Amino acid sequence: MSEALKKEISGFIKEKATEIGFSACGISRARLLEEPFAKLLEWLQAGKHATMAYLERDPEKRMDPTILVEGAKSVISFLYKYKPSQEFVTVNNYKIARFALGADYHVVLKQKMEELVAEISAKFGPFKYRVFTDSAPVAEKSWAALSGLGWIGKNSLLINRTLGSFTFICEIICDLDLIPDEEVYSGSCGNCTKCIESCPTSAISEGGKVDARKCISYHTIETRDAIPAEILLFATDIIYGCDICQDVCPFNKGIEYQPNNWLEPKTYFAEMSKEDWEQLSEEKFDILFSTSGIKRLTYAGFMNKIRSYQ
Ligand code: B12
Ligand code: SF4
Ligand code: SF4
Repeated sequence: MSEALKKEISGFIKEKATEIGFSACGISRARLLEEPFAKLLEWLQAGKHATMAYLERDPEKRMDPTILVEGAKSVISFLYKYKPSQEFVTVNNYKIARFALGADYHVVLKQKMEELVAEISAKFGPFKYRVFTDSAPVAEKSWAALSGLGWIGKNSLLINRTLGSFTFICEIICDLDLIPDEEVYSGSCGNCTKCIESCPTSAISEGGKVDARKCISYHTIETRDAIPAEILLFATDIIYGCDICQDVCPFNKGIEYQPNNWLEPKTYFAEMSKEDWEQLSEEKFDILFSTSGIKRLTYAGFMNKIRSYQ
């Protein structure tokens, strides 16, 4: 493929990504990520993944996109801002992290990437690809960082200077030979340590690693059990996910969030009282969460989180 054609396809992808609604798009060369691979193994060996056994399986797959898509040449990473434009008051009520208030991002973002693939193939012909978002072993933050989309902050999340960190990451791994954006991203957390100091359960280490065993997000999303007593002491009514280490981050201040149908909180979140949540029936759970990622927790799992506080 000529350099001119590579440039044309790469430019087309970025233009269409913006039209489809992605907040940012960057490209990197598909290859084994050696340094992040070593860091992942260290994290796993220390047991910081708690019971998330899927992270132990085939760690090399997570770090080498050519295992996931044969002949892969490029990883196209996308960011999608997800903080709702309108926040609702949660004083004296149970708390659910922002990313879970709208429709399930796994479903919506995959559709959007498929839409983009259809546009690319219509103009340049078919190619081999797979779309991912949190769904398979892909080191999403590392790929986004390598595509020039941000740096990995001390809270371990990808921070983009203009978009902050309330962004989903998703990617297309494909055999198109594109122009990579690889560059050293200039941002960094500097001397700030606000997230480390604010994490109620001290789950973040100085080196910016999160120990899932101590993380409220892990105990409310990844398990269906009651929240353990030692976590409950600090979780203050949190029943699904945790936003604390992002709320305190200076890079999340002053960012504009446009109304976005699929991300805006469903009205029932504002209408439900604490008592309503405690008395939620399975039938109502199925109706309320029919399009939400929360349904994966199952009714029993969700109620276990609420009952932990009673
Ligand atoms: C497992 C997981 C969790 C676990 C463990 C969290 C963790 N920090 O690892 C739990 C359940 C706790 C969790 C919680 C949350 N998660 Co989560 N999670 C994941 C998942 C599936 C894998 C992450 C992973 O690989 N961890 C392993 C450890 C070792 O990775 P790590 O600490 O980041 O270290 C690597 C990098 O930092 C890298 N690295 C460090 N510096 C540099 C520099 C460069 C240049 C490079 C290349 C690499 C690099 O090297 C390390 C080894 O790979 C990803 C999706 C995916 N497939 O990637 C989503 C993901 C990270 N989660 C996400 C979100 C939104 C959350 C929550 C905010 C949800 C919530 N509100 O409750 C919280 C935040 C908690 C936190 N502070 O991390 C988003 C983050 C988006 C973003 N902008 O960063 C992701 C990417 C999902 C998505 N597709 O959008 N999560
Ligand atoms: S998500 Fe909550 S518990 Fe987990 S590291 Fe961040 S502040 Fe700590
Ligand atoms: S709160 Fe400070 S240290 Fe933590 S991620 Fe944000 S800038 Fe980095």
